[in-house]
Amino acid sequence: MYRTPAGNRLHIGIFGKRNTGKSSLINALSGQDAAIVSEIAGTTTDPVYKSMEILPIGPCKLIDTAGIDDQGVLGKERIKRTQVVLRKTDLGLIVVNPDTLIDSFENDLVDVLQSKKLPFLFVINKSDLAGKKAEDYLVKHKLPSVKVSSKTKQGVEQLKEKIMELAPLGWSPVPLVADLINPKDVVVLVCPIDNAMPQGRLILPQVQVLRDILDANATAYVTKETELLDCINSLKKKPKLVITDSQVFEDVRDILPKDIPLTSFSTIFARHKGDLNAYIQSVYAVDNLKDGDEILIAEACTHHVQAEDIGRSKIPTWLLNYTKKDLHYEVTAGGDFPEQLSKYKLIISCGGCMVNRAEIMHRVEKAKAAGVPITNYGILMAYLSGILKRVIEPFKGGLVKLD
Ligand SMILES: Nc1nc2c(ncn2[C@@H]2O[C@H](COP(=O)(O)OP(=O)(O)O)[C@@H](O)[C@H]2O)c(=O)[nH]1
Ligand code: SF4
Ligand SMILES: [Mg+2]
Repeated sequence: MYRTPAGNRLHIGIFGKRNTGKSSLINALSGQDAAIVSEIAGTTTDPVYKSMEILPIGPCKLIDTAGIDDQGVLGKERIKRTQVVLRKTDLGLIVVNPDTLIDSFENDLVDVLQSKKLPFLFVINKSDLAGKKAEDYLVKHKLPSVKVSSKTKQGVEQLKEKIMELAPLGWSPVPLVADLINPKDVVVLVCPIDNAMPQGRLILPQVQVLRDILDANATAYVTKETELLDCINSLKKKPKLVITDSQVFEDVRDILPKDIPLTSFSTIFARHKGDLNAYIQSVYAVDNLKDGDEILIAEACTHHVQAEDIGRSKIPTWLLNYTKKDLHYEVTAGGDFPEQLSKYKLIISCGGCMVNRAEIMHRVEKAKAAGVPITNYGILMAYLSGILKRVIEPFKGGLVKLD
């Protein structure tokens, strides 16, 4: 089966007081007994992440936030733990019961979800039981809700529909290339085969872009840079777009007629996973760097560090060659992104292949709030090698407007 990378799943945070039926709701949504349901309050104490296919929504990750309920931890600590979960959340469900007295617990959640501009929905679970307290409160305060019984499964389909309505706001709202091409268009992918390529297959970003082209009812041709000219000459139709690996950008640019739009995989993913506008505007900060300036390299996962690691080795070398300045680097990995950003002159985010868009956008928002420029690996590489203008040109007609 084709495995959807964790980063492309819709992350649904499920919040609510103890025993309201968070775990039961996860089971009802997935149609499996995946979560632990307990007669005793509070079986699970840490957020539990469960990846599953919820039809017809698609691949999801459900976050069972047991342990940050009303009795698990109090006040500030609860808000802090909630914030950590919210970094990974695309959409929040707040579970209550028909007779729940909605109080500051739920209202604090609404405040924090709203402040993060995350879509949310109250789920009045156990609708097979009597009570109207929760419903009256939610109607009075104009808060969106849906009634569900995880026990009888009544309302589960309506809940899924609501989730789909809400999801696009925060869930990879940016396609890979589908918005840049039309049905019947021809797109050429240039995939060099070097020692860094895995044996016997293409890499995931290439496969994902291929799939996106097929979903858009266009046609994809895949070639190496050495066969690119033959490929182009054999086509009866001018390609709508050529997408290349950045490593062979210069060869491809020299081979390709000027009137054929050209971009790179890393630019496509910079937009899909982050804020392309912010990355482009910020990248010019490299021209103002001075000796002793601090730079933050923000990696989103704790991957295995290789000798030629892009963040730890290649980027510092390229920046030294370009700026000729003595720059100081700090590298963070995984969930720990510094609270204080003001000392950095530039933040360089990784491509974020292992995390969802919400997590990368959380960093972008924090950097913007601190007034620190933030760019990413792909856009920095494109700028330093003088190809930025050409690779961003095809995106000007896309769903996300470039300033
Ligand atoms: N009657 C009824 N009971 C439910 C429903 N959903 C959950 N429960 C029960 O409520 C209790 C707590 O459920 P659980 O999912 O463990 O709640 P959590 O601690 O919030 O995750 C269990 O006894 C469930 O069987 C429902 O829709 N109707
Ligand atoms: S690009 Fe970011 S998320 Fe992907 S492997 Fe590297 S550090 Fe991890
Ligand atoms: Mg539970």
